[in-house]
Amino acid sequence: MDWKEENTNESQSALVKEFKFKNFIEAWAFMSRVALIAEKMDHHPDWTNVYNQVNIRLSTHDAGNKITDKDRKLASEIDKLKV
Ligand code: H2B
Repeated sequence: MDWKEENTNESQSALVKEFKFKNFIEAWAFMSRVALIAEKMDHHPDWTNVYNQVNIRLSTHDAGNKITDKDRKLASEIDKLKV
């Protein structure tokens, strides 16, 4: 699991990871699978997509944009889709 812990500032942190795919359709398919998991967990990624690349950033807004167990759990569920 190569999620990086990024410190935005002294009090804020996020788990970040970049995913690369063959093309846009593959990237979008991955995003729709992540979306279903996120909705089920009521925990949603901050993310960007450019063509075949999806950058995901996980933090718990309700905890002041810090990494919590909710982020670690979502990260591990995402990794089950694509490592
Ligand atoms: N997603 C993330 N990443 N962090 C949150 O704190 C969060 C969320 N809170 N999804 C949920 C929804 C909250 O806003 C609702 C009201 O449960």
